[in-house]
Amino acid sequence: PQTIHLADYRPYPFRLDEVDLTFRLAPGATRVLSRIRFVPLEAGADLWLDGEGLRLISARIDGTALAISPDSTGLRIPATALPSGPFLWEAEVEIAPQANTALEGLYMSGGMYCTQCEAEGFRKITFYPDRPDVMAPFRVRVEGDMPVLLSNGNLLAEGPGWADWFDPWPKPAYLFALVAGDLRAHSGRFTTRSGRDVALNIWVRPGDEGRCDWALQSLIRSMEWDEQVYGREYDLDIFNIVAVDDFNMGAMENKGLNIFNSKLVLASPETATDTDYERIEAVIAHEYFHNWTGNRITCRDWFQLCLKEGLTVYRDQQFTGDMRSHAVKRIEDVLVLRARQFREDAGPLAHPVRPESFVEINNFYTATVYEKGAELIGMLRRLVGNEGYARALDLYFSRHDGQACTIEDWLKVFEDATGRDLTQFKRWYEQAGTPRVSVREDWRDGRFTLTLSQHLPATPGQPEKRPLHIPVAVGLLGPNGDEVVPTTILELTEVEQQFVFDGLAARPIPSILRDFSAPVILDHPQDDAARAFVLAHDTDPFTRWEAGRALSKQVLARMITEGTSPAADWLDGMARVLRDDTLDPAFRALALRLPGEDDMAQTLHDAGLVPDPDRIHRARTRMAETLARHLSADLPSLWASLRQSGPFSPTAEAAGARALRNTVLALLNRIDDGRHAAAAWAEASTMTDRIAALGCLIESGRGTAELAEFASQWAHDRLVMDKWFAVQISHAKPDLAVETTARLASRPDFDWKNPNRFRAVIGALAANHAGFHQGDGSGYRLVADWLIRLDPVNPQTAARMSTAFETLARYDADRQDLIREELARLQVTPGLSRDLSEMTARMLG
Ligand code: DPP
Ligand code: ZN
Repeated sequence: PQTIHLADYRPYPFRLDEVDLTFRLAPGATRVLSRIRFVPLEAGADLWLDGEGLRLISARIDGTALAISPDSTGLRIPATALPSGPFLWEAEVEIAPQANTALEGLYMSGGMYCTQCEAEGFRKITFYPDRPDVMAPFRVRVEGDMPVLLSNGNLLAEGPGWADWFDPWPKPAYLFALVAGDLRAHSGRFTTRSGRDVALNIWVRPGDEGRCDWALQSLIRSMEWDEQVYGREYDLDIFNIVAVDDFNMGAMENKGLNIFNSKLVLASPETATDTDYERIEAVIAHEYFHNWTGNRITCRDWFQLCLKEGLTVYRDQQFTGDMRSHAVKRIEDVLVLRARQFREDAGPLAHPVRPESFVEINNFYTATVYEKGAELIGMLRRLVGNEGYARALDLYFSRHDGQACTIEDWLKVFEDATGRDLTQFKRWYEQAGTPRVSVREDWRDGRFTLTLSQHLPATPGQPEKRPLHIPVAVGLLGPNGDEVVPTTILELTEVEQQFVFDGLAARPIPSILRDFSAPVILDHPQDDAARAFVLAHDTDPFTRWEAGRALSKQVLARMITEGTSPAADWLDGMARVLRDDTLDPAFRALALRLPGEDDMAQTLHDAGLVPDPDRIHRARTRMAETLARHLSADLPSLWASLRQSGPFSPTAEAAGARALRNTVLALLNRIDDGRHAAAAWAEASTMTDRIAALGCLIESGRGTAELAEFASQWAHDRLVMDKWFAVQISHAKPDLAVETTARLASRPDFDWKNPNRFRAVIGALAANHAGFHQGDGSGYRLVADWLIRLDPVNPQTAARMSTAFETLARYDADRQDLIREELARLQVTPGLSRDLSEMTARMLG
């Protein structure tokens, strides 16, 4: 397979004036007719059109039939065979959406037609320059025997069996979409600031209409927010969202016609958890925000993916913070960043936020591009300030509207709007790896000195690194807990630098990396007492939580390596958090959550130790039991006092109270043999409470009757049954996880071709740290067996799931050998996809 390099970028030598498509839909043989006007921009250029798996029926240029035979990637017409000026390309192809199991291009899901074109799916629909820098208005006629026929833009006209759509905004092919099916709309309206009346529709299968209101309300809030905060208005007369059951990703921002994985649309208290509600709100916002950051301004090439994704993730994070709690959202985002992106950065799949080469672009929709990409936006904002950020964004929108841009364009607007030199900052986009920032404190003669140093480890293909421009937000606390120096941004640009604070009456306690001001690993030797002090007194909620977290990890690490008991300081600190009802319940729930096992494995590896998954599991279990016993006098009454009455509310407050209550339940469950969990199950009226109780029952070796009851109640509901599958594997004891997974995977309702179901089962095993890493290699084998089975059907999801193996270097030699064996077995599988073979090659190094 061919490697594509950023350095090889060349502009497309033609402009497309308008694209006119007609679809004659049929499951086994859909005809796609295209009429496209090409205008040459360079003399002597061949015409190259991408195309994969298309049966070419006919092709004409300016009305003259061509005799051409495409190869497996597209077709080329030499310059000598082209007219010298503009010309009209007409083609007819046949495709088979019913046979498309890869869920890329035009495919069928539950009897409806739908599309997924990002990144390179449009070439599976017709011959076309399928690259994001080729933008054109699209006119689309959809013909088919379906009641609802949708495409991008505004509806021009429709009749029985046909509809005409026109999208006036030039767009790249990856934003094309088409949907046809027996769908019902849950509808609303929105009037933009300048008076445009927009029809809003959430399209779902009949019967699901009652679960769309949360998505619709989230959309309306997103539209308002983007006007208020970024001054961005919607630009068409209609905005459609369609929920689809079979979908590789979360959702897709097609212009005017977003297509969503149904689990990110449908919500009711009985079927969706609070986490689902929050994710739906965030993803609806994310896709809507792409209308400006992604669609109106798109990417020049796929190496620039972070240009739209990093910025749009940053925007959806801000939005959720505004809708809910900034403190809680920041902590949740850092947890995800560390669990996914730091993990990726530490292994063989590490790559820069803007990669320089790829084999299969679908393999680069990663935590690094998305989550670290968003962190880079946050750092830029800290460096230029809120006003500088607002000026830069205004300039970005006015300068680049309608263009396909690069990271260079993006950084230039910040330089032009604020006068800052971002040459060194740009290295964040180019260098992979998580920097370690070390802190030394010095106190002498009323002068406090912080010495900060940075180190960026080598990553695949990048042995040498240059220092980064790192904003480190610091505050100083006095001995009585008062803040003596408010938050200041220290700019670390050298390998090592000193920052001096004068005029202090006493030695301060520093609070470093407030709000997690940079995506780094902080190496700040502090004793338990100093951490407990920051946990008790800091003004910044993130560093407060982080102090408790660091303390927990320190304690757990000692328990794992030395077999000690949990420290008394830590138990008291946790008790204080539990009892402090001035704190937001959602914050308390997060603060009481113990570090995860995968996180601990990485932490031990970073400290030069070899993590033992069983030992980590046992120590963490012991830690939770000891904590539960220490708090046993408080837990039952707190659990009872957090019981909610009255109608369900999806607000952050209500969800936070449920989160705390279920955290308390999980602690009680460590010491009460499932008694409270059984009560919780009996009284549960929401999916949040039901699934929490079920997890606890399974952990205490019960739950058989409840699982059966759940299955008979929800057998008809795919999304709810995904939870039923996953909960049994996530909560299985390490030595039972593989067996449980194998048993569930042999059920007839394990519809493994559905990505949600595959993730709910095989993904849940990969996420059960001690279960997946059983020393006999049975977890590795089961996952690899399923990847081999899924790959020919759906390479994209198979490749994504293969990241289960990316942490191989952490473990002992036996486990590493076992993992390598499985990766090698994958690699020699006949017909392995480009997607999965790139992943295995990178992981085998
Ligand atoms: N562009 C989509 C999203 O991130 C993913 N394909 O919203
Ligand atoms: Zn996105």
